[in-house]
Amino acid sequence: MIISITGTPGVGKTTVAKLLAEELGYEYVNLRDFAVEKGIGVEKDGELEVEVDELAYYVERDLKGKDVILDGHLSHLMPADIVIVLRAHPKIIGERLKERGYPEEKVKENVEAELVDVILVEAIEEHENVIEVDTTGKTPEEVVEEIVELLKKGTKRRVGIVD
Ligand code: DAT
Repeated sequence: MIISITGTPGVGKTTVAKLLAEELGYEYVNLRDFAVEKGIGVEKDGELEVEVDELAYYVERDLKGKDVILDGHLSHLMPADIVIVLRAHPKIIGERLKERGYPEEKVKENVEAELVDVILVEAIEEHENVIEVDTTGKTPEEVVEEIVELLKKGTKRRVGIVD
């Protein structure tokens, strides 16, 4: 089973994904490293620009059928069985990205993306099995515990937009 851990940069994906993989005995795969390993994508201003469909092709080919935790902010666009969208208060995202040395424009862009649920919306457009987990005020261990509990419940919780 492929479980994607997605969310705005700085939300805690890598931290949570590694812990969750350990807890479940799954293989941890960082999507960026995976793309580099497969020789796809182009380096641009220190970022790796990849063709989403090409990346999805390799995920399907090489990871389908394995028990994998897929870490990356594009992981909800991959052929996953379950997508976990991590959330945090936009202020926290801003602080973490500033600390990470992101330029102001990039910090602002990501804070706004978190504010207007960009990744959640994309995830529910792509997948039926989406779990949204708010990490605000929780330790990574508490977040993992919450995810494990939700997975045990066999969550088939569909998230919809009410307007
Ligand atoms: P991402 O992979 O989404 O970019 P990360 O796992 O690298 O995020 O985490 C960014 C920073 O935030 C890192 O210094 C660890 C910290 N962090 C992550 N999850 C946290 C949590 N639940 N509570 C406090 N700090 C957290």
